[in-house]
Amino acid sequence: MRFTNSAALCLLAGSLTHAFPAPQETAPELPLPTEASTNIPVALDQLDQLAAFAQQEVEQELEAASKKRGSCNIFNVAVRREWGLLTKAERKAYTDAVLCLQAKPAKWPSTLVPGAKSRFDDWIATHINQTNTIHYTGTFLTWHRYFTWTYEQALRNECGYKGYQPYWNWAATAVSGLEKSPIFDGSAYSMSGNGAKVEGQGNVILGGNGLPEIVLPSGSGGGCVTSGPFKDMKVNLGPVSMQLADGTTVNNPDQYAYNPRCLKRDLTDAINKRFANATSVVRLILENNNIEDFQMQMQGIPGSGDIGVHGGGHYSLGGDPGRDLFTSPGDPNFYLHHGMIDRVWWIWQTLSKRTRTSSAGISGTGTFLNQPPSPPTTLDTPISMDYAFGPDVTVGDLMDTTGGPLCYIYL
Ligand SMILES: *[C@@H]1O[C@H](CO)[C@@H](O)[C@H](O)[C@H]1NC(C)=O
Ligand SMILES: *[C@@H]1O[C@H](CO)[C@@H](O)[C@H](O)[C@H]1NC(C)=O
Ligand SMILES: [Cu+2]
Repeated sequence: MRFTNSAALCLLAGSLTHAFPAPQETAPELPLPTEASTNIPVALDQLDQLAAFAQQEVEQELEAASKKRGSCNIFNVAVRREWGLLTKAERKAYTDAVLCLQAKPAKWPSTLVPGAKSRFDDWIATHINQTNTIHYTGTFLTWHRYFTWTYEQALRNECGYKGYQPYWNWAATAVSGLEKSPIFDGSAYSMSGNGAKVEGQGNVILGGNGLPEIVLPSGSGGGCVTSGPFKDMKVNLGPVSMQLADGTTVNNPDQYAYNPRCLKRDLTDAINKRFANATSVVRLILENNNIEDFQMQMQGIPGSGDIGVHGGGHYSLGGDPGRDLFTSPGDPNFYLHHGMIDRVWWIWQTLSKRTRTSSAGISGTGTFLNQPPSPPTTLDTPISMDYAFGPDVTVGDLMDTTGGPLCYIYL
């Protein structure tokens, strides 16, 4: 299905009515940091300031837009919040909706993807299908923005969820520790906790192909998740390709096979602290003045020894399918991680919004590190969720979270 204009999506976005707090008359000018502090409490503060600046900028735009009927405005904008800032009832409503998607039948035909058993699996199948054209490409950020948005829409429209997509602030968990955070504390109001402890796990070694190795320590779990809403969850797809803590690598050419198993995690504070602390996030935002540098640093520049905040989040969650580039959306926490990825991009875009939401805010091609070489990504490059979600869009539709078919901000 292809919509030639964004009217249909606007209708969807328009239905996301949210009572937004009345705008303040005089918003104070905030002094913005210009350089990331290596002092973590200071860097946390800097991140808050940058986020507050983005909110203020976008709210002003939305206030002005409130006079135009039908546009994204201050009264209908969806607000995405950090997990820990949701009430317990809101958290439970979110995980209930995820369990609901997991109980509904898949739309990907079983002839194409035999392992897709549920609506939840539809997004995983779409991610597997396009893995090589959505990472280290010009579409990385827009594609994952749309992927997360369409999942949020399904939770709302197919499973009665009334809230919006929450996010995982890695800068905060780098301080609190993953298992002590409300996301991973294992309670009924968490995204489920760690995997059962597996003794004697070794390091995970990334790299090869002529690149220097990155040695990642194993975490405090490794086995099946034992607590919280997803303790009985079945992972149906994958793993397709991932490095294990015993130094071996999974490589499964049958990437759509049905392979039911438990959800495993290996929460690894050391990875969170090293690659996705407050300094890493603020540095990413402040030290990259063009999209090429920004998206490369976010994903980790191959050979640099740094896996970026994107890798930092994925690898600190760990486990199966969390560490599999192809099947990682099989851990429901994927969407909280990519909520934060999107939020950091949103903050960065807002610092120079006109440029960074235009074609100057796109860099890269349609293939992984341009291998094999392919044409550059443009505003007209199509993005499809295949069987997961209807309307195909273009990169241009997704550059601005409040200026096209999308209508949401981050608090
Ligand atoms: C992706 O899915 C389409 C069907 O929508 C199929 O034709 C194509 O072969 C799949 N690609 C891969 C890499 O699995
Ligand atoms: C925090 O992140 C920065 C930048 O990514 C990194 O250089 C530093 O080593 C990290 N801090 C710790 C304690 O690992
Ligand atoms: Cu991805």
